[in-house]
Amino acid sequence: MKQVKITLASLLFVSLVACGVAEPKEETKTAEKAPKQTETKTVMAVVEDMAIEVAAVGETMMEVAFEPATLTLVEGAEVTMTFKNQSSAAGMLHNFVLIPVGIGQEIATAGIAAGPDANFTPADDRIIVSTKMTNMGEELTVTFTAPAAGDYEYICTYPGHYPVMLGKLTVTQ
Ligand SMILES: [Cu+2]
Repeated sequence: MKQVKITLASLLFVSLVACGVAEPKEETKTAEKAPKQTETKTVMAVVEDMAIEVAAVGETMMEVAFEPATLTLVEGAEVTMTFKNQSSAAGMLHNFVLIPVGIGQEIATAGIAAGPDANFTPADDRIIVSTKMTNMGEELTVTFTAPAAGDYEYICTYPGHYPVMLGKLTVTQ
């Protein structure tokens, strides 16, 4: 019995020591957190939020185009895009659909099947951002996060506008 008591006493002692040690550890943890927060702030400062303007222009099916036809964004940036339909031909509708390179025809074809109520835009997880169809003179704003570094395309899915209406987006790190 004595031996057991000693063991219990030892355990208590160890526990007390452990508790005593725990406090400085917490302090150390707090000290470690401070530099980490600074690192996060540094990263956020590099990836600045961006505001861009994209216009849809052209009065005939062969002239329709995005201006600008090329864009560059930084990965992870919060992008506020103003999209303007500057066409002045009645019924010249345009949208902006951002997709990875190589699936434009597939998305455009699926968009025609989706129909006008879906803004000629299919439900597809690969679409990074899409706007509704805009009529001539209409302007709207959308926000999205710039995707992983790589090459992308922005297309208009109004029937017949792809592949004439096609822009190239480069996302850098
Ligand atoms: Cu269009």
